[in-house]
Amino acid sequence: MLIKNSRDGFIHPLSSEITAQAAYRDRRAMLKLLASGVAGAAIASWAARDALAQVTRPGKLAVLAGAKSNLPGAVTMEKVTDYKDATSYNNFYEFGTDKGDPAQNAHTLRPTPWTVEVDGLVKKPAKYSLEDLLKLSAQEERVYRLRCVEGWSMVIPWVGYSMSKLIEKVEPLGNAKFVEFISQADPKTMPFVGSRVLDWPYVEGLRIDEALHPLTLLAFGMYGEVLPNQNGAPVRLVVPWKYGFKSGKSLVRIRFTDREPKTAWNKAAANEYGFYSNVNPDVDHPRWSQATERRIGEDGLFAKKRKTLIFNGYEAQVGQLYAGMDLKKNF
Ligand SMILES: Nc1nc2c(c(=O)[nH]1)N[C@H]1C(S)=C(S)[C@@H](COP(=O)(O)O)O[C@H]1N2
Ligand SMILES: [Mo]
Repeated sequence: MLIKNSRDGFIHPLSSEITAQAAYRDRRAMLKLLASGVAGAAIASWAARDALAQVTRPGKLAVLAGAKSNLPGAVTMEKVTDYKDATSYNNFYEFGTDKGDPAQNAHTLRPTPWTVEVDGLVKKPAKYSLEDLLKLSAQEERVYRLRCVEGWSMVIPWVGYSMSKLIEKVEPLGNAKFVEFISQADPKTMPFVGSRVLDWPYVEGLRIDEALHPLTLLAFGMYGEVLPNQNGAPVRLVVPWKYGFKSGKSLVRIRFTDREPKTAWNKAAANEYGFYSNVNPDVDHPRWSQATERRIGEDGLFAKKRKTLIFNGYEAQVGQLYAGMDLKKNF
C-alpha cells in the first residue's frame, strides 16, 4: 500500500491496524505478486520470505528473479565475484569499519517492515512501503563492476530497476537539481551508529541527471536473491561509474533539493572525497594512487592488478553527463 502524506489529502492507516495485520497482509500480497508474475519476475516480500521458503524451497531464501538487462553497458562479460566474497568483504560502517564486520554484525538490521520516504522538491511526495517499491517496475538483473575508492573492485549481478522509474513517479519540480539519499541510522539495530567515524545518518547525493541516468540502479537483490543485510537490505542504490561509497545502503529517505547535498564522506574529509567521485585513474586520492585496482577473489600471490578505467568502464554510457567539466577540479 502506498501511504501518501496526509498533506496530500491521503490518510495514514492506523498504525495498530498495520501491526495487527502486517504478517497476514504481507503474505497475501506476496502470494498475489507471485501469482501475477509481475513482468515475468517472481518477487518476494521480506516479511514473507520465511513463509515462502516453507512453501517452495525449504531452507533457502526466496528467489528474486530478474531477466537480464538489455540496457547498453548494464551487463559485463567479466567473471562474477564469488557470492561468498561479495557478502563477507563489505563496507557498511553502521556495522563496524573492518571488512568482515558487516557480515558478522548486520543480522540485527530489520529489513521488514520498511518504508522509504520520497520528499523535498517534488509534486508528489510519498512514503513507499517496500512492497510498493518492488511493484513499481519490473526487476532486471544487471552485472555491474563496483569500484571502491580504497582500490578494490567486484563484479556483482544486482537485481532491481532504474532509479528513474521512481523519480518519474514523484514528479520533481523544475528547481530540483540534486537528489539526496539517506540511509537508516538506528542505534538500536546498527551498533556503530553513534561512533565518531562519520556523521550519521550516512548521506549520499547525485545531481538529478545522474540519478535519472538509466544505469543508476535501485537494487533489491543480488545473485537472484534478496539483498543480504550486509549488502544494504532491503533497498540500496548502485551507481556503477562512481566510487562505491556513492551507492548508499538501506535507504529510508530520498530527498530532492536545489543545493548540492552535504554527503557523509565529504563532510568527513572534503579533500579526499569530492561530491562527484567518478571513478578516475587520473585523479589520485591524496593518500594513494587510483590508477589500478585489485579484483576481490583474484588476490593470490601472482594476481595482476587491473588498470582502473575512467568512469569504471562506463564512459560510453555516462561520459556526456560531464561534457565540458574539469574532472580534476570536480573530483
Ligand atoms: N549506509 C552505508 N552505505 C554504504 C556504505 C556505508 O558504510 N554505509 N559503504 C559504501 C562503500 S565505501 C562501498 S565500497 C559500498 C560497498 O557495497 P557492498 O558491500 O555491497 O560491496 O557500499 C557503500 N554504501
Ligand atoms: Mo568503498
